[in-house]
Amino acid sequence: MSRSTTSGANLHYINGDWTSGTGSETFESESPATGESLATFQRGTEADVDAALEAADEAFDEWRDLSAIDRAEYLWEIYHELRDRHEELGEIVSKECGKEISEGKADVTEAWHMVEWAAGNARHPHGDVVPSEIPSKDAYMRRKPRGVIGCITPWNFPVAIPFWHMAIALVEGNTVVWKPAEQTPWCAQIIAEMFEDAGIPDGVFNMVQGFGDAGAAITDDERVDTVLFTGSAEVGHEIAGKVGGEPGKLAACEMGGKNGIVVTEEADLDIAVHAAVMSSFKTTGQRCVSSERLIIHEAVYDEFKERFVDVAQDVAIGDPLEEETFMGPAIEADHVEKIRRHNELAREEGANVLVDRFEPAAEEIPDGHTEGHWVGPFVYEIDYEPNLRCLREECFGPHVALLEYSGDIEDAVEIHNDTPYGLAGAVISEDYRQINYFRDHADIGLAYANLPCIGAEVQLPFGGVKKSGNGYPSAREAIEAVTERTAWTMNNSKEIE
Ligand code: TXE
Repeated sequence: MSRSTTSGANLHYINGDWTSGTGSETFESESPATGESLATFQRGTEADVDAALEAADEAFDEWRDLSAIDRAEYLWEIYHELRDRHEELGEIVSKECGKEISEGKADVTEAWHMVEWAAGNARHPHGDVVPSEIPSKDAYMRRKPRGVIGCITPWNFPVAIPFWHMAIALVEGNTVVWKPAEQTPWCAQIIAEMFEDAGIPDGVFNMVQGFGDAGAAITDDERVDTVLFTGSAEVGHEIAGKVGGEPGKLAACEMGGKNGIVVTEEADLDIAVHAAVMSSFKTTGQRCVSSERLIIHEAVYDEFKERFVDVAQDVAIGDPLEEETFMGPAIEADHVEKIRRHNELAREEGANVLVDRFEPAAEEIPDGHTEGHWVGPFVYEIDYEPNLRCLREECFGPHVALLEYSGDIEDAVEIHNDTPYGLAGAVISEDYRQINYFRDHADIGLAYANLPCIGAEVQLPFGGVKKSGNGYPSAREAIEAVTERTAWTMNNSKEIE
């Protein structure tokens, strides 16, 4: 079966077939580093989503009746494909999303970790045996699949996040309709190829390329039992309201943050500087867990500032395919504008700018890459006040504020918690009391100590509180969003109670 049209546009994967669907429009995957077109894709329509949902709905009964161990066999095939195609897919991530190459490959590694966890889960204890008030009764909690799961994913982890959503959904016996991000359709194409090559039964996995309208066609459809979404707060809140408000439906959404790192007077500053640099600038600040606020005790403020600023002046911007590059480009031109607006907002609100590499110097831009979406670190200090927008709104770029605090860890955590978001944060300290206070009082879903606030292992839940999320559309806790619980009670005696 051909995976592209004769004119070269890549197709959707619906009900076990590659199809151009009903739409006549196509769109391009563009390299953020060069601006050139990498490949062309069919743009999905409502009718294409409808066909994918119908296929998923029909495939559900047979798929759910397989044992979880048999379902996991398909995932193990994909696990091996991810490993076999690691280099190739890692490079595609790097080309299409602009991450430097080691991060591109790490995105693929994280995907196979997720698949390994989900497929391995098929052989783990599942549900709970619960004591009954009556000795002759057995009582237990069983899980069963919810049905059709709609997965809507962003561009910043174009391989790992789709597997966070889909791997556990499939092993648990659900079928899937996936709408990948419009910025990274090439990665999605390869993932769909892997499902086909693994021989997944028709209709169990479906992928419709396209934009937000295709995503909305998934969330609006009554056949969808759960929506798993990772992306912007605006869209996530809309989906959570719309889908979560309907009886019998679930939406688990993860939506970024305004993350902070607290550096106390007891911090090891080598660790602190490393953690802040990695968290603020890796992936060009375009991680949901990237930190945009560094909250530093006055006793170590000057030394930390000097060391952090030195590194921020120095980090290598460059071609994402080159090993020595630290930061690649931003994803697209609109995003560069968004970062510019945030930098300007900080100035308007009184920032003292310490590093401004927003427009990298001409010699920093690799040869032949002038059309790329280049940005660099923007570092500022500002007196903390509760209502500053630059400290509350997510930029999603290499934009970071230094805030000086005095007093104890309680004061730092109060500043740390003063944002509408609650995804991730870190404390850097050698004092276990300060660390434990942060763990227990920081309003976040992912807390780190003496580590960069940068990612998470798949066997942990991943998600936030407040404006950052309403559930855990990934990793361990996604099981809650893709299964129903049945309280099962069975009478083992002839007596009727
Ligand atoms: O997200 P969108 P974008 C944040 C970050 C970034 C901003 C915008 O601040 O600057 O979001 O990024 C689909 N119904 N994060 O524009 O629009 C869309 O097609 C259903 C944080 O990429 O939310 C894509 O597949 N679906 C984040 C997915 O939603 C819709 C990672 C995400 O797109 C839709 C990325 C609709 N109405 C960005 N509109 C993180 N948590 O890591 C769009 N989509």
